[in-house]
Amino acid sequence: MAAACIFCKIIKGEIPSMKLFESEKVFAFLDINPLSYGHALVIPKYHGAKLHDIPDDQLTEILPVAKKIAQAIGAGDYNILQNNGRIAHQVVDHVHFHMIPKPNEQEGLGIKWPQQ
Ligand code: IU
Repeated sequence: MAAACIFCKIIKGEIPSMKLFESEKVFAFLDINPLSYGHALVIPKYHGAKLHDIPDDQLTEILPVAKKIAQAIGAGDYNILQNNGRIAHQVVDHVHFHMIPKPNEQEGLGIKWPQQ
């Protein structure tokens, strides 16, 4: 944990979030500025800025959790995205994986949550 890290504060509950999942190693919550309805972030609890800062054993649950969230909300098409460094558009220096549902023309957002 890093005292000044905003995602560490979210994990500790010092900053509120729309939590979707939590286990010993992983925390998942809704992105505060979603690119689409249901945009979620799945993060290791272990603090590290870039992917290579995180031990392998802290990463094993990430994709299974992202997959479960996508399935649970009924996202048919979606992107999994993880940025490393400013040039790669990383803004928050705590590793995070985006799960971004993609709308489709037939089913709108294609997810089951109520509209805002
Ligand atoms: P990036 O991969 O570092 O560019 O993405 C950071 C994401 O974190 C971005 O989508 C923000 O909307 C999101 N976020 C958040 O959900 N809650 C916060 O308190 C902050 C950023 I700061």
